[in-house]
Amino acid sequence: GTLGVAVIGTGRMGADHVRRIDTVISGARVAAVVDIDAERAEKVARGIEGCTPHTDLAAAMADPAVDAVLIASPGPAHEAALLAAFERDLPVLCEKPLTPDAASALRVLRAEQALGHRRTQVGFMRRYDAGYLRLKSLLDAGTYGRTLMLHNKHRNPATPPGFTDAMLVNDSVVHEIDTTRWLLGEEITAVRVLRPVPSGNAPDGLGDPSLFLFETSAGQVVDTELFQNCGFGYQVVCEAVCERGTARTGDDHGLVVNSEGHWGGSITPGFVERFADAYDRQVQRWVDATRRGEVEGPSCWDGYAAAAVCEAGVRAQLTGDRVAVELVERPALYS
Ligand code: ISE
Repeated sequence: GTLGVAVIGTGRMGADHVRRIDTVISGARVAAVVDIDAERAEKVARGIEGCTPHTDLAAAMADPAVDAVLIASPGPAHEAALLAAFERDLPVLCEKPLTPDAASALRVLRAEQALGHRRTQVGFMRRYDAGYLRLKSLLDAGTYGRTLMLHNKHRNPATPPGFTDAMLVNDSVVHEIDTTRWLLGEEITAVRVLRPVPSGNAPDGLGDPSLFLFETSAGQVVDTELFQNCGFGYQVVCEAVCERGTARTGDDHGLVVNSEGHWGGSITPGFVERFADAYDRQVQRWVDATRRGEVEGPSCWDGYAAAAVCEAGVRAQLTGDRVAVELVERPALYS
């Protein structure tokens, strides 16, 4: 039957997922929404038939109309929501990051492991983006030889209020951490961060832009320019450097106009628009797999590994040192 989903958190991403499940995704409906802000939950629920607003997570999960959970609350609230879902053995799609540090991510992984089966898909949606998927098949095919380096650019027009240096890592660079691990099929073993003079457009105290360097278990090197207050739009670019060629995804391919001595096109305003297809595909794949009783996509292992790299990244940000990443042994459940 139709999958009844409880969406936890009705902020920017949560509200967008509610709209998506309601109008784009087949085989699922929004059965409940949860937000600590009762008014916000009610407002979101109002437009959707059979959707109950809640302020309490456990009450929503106990609702017999709820078959699965989509977690879109802020990162620090994920652990409690995941553990509550595991207690009821409910399937979960958890927005990134799984959790903001390695210890809590490992607690989540161990709790899922204790269930004896995977329940979680982590919302690393770039794995569902058409451009990244093409790049991944190209690199996997080895047409241009081995991949030696990745150059990433990750630019947002502006940070939301309250954004911290640690969030630059946990909420933003976490995407490059995951795409690096996924595209190269290797773990990240060390992180360094270079911090140029902050932009005058960055909020006071935020070290923006910054440059991240990753080393992988196969000896590849990956750089990421993170610029979260670039002002002009949203850009995510990944260029792979292989032995006999390079491949790049993420240049905007909208309309290019020539006029009055200028040529150019438009830039996507934000990640909701840039990754709309990827979000749609991610949620549809989650719903389809869940209805078959299966789990696919980025796992708690991927969420944990990313959290461990983030933690090293936050330390590298503070110290300026090269920080090595330590992972526990990979459990068979995630092999
Ligand atoms: C945001 O939370 C995201 O996940 C976006 O994809 C990312 O580009 C942005 O920097 C984050 O704040």
